Amino acid sequence: MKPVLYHSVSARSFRPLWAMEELGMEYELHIVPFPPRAVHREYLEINPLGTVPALRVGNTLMTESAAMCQYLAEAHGGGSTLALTPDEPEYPDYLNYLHFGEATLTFPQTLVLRYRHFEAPERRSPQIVEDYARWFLGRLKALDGRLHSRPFLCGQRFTMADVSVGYAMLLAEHLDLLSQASTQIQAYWRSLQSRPAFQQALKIEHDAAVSQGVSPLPAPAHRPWEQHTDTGSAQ
Ligand SMILES: N[C@@H](CCC(=O)N[C@@H](CS)C(=O)NCC(=O)O)C(=O)O
Repeated sequence: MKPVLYHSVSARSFRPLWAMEELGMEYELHIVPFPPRAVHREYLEINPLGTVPALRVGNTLMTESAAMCQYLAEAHGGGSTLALTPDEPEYPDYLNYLHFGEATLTFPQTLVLRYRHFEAPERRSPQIVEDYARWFLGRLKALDGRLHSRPFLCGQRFTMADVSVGYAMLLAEHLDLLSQASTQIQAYWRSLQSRPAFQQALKIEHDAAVSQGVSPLPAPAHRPWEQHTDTGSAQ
């Protein structure tokens, strides 16, 4: 049975979308207007958390993007090299960077996004934006040493850890945070973007959004706070 992915344009659900393109696998894609809990309430029947991504696999619903990447590589990888295995020396690094991409690099950016764009104008906070932009840039430095002597984060090859961290780069670019990153990190990000599966995932995202009647622009560009200030803010 094909996995079913619920995705919003430029949201963390880009991770499993990109991952499935890297794996060349079949899946069903539903584009959900953002934030679904405010502008597409029927989505709560699929995922009561109201968050994207949601990935239906058989009778199970996954709601964590990094876990989805790990699951997809292991269960649908068919011998692909996108996951490290426990017998490889850098397996602990692999798991660490897989989760680092979400827990350490994406979390502070969601506060920048929220308090710069998604909150109603009177609740926006330049102080929070500045603090968490600095937090993100500080944590990003951890990658400098890592990428000094290698093109990818682990195992001398592209893996799901790069998908996880790569999404954090994509979000940082939308938030204009990457211009302050080192040249090494910027070169790493350019190499991730040049991957055919990354480009294909962007195209599929755009085409599916248009054909499903959803704006293909990232949420801040179509100003969602004007539609749902009564329902709390997304991140
Ligand atoms: N840790 C989760 C976070 C999921 C999440 O919060 N997604 C955001 C979009 S990137 C969302 O759906 N926000 C909508 C809301 O908070 O209502 C993951 O990695 O998938």
